[in-house]
Amino acid sequence: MNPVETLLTESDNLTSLQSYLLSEEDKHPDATGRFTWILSAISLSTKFISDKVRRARLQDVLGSLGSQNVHDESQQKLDVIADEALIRCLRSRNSVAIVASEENEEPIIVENYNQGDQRPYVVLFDPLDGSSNLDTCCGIGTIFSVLEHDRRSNNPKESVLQPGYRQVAAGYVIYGSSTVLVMTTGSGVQMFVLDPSIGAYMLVNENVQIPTAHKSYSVNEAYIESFPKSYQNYLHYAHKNGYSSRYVGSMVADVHRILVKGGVFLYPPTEKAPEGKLRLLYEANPMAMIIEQAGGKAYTGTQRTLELQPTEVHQRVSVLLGSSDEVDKVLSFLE
Ligand code: P6P
Repeated sequence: MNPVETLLTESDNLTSLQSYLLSEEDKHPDATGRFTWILSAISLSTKFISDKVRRARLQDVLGSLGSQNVHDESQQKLDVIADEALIRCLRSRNSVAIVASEENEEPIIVENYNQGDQRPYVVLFDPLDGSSNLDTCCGIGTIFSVLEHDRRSNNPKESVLQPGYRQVAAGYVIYGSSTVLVMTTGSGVQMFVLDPSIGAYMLVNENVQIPTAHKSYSVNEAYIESFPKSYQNYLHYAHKNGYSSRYVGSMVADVHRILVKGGVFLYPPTEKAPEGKLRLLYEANPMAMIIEQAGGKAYTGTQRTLELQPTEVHQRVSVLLGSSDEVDKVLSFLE
């Protein structure tokens, strides 16, 4: 009998996030499926968020709530909607002990400590990073980080204060011209695109590699006068050596461009933010894991980001990440 001629073409991609996660789970005989459940909760909630973002002008979800978040920043309606969607989806999983979010001052304890509940994971996220750009249709995103729950402390909230190298998964979803989920579980970086016609994230790259070099930097040069002199010297070098400059002002959009095309992203210390502006636990660390797993480098300036021991949930840090050669070039000015 002749083999059935397939009518499917190569471009008919049939590997979804769900089938990818299940196939990865099969590779670990001792896997319980609880880790997979967390990533599927992130998948479900970010699909919901993507739908809200894409219909923002058609539904009354644009604009600010008139309230401030824990950082005294104006809270956008969609910030709160995204935060609640992620918390609701993650709380429904029996593997999440603690949730920490940019929108909540204190970490949320999900585990029932009185019943001796042994939930193994902590999930941290920025539910809608760059949301101030919503009105202008720039790329914004959700950034997430997953840790194993550390029970050594009597205070469960201290479990979120683990250095970035202890992350078991990290990633982001960018709500841009398409909705793209980029993640790592420590074995390379995978990229998925949301296919709205079937409502599934479809695998488009199983091993994302950041270009080792690309003469492009991403920084808010409006603050150049308040950067440390060493950063100013690097920028003067870049101006004279054929570098291009690209800056959206939305970390997920800027880092995603760097991951795909190469280059270097910087948020140096400034007079206004002497420690840096971006948050260590749910912005710098997850992005650092992604960039390193894709072959790049990520520093707080002088220290590898993933080695920094956190002291506070909403701790800020300066960020330098991207192509290894470009990060090395910046470091050569900082030393
Ligand atoms: P600036 C967005 O508000 C954000 O937190 C990041 O997404 C972005 O990289 C940064 O702030 C932009 O900050 O000071 O350049 O507007």
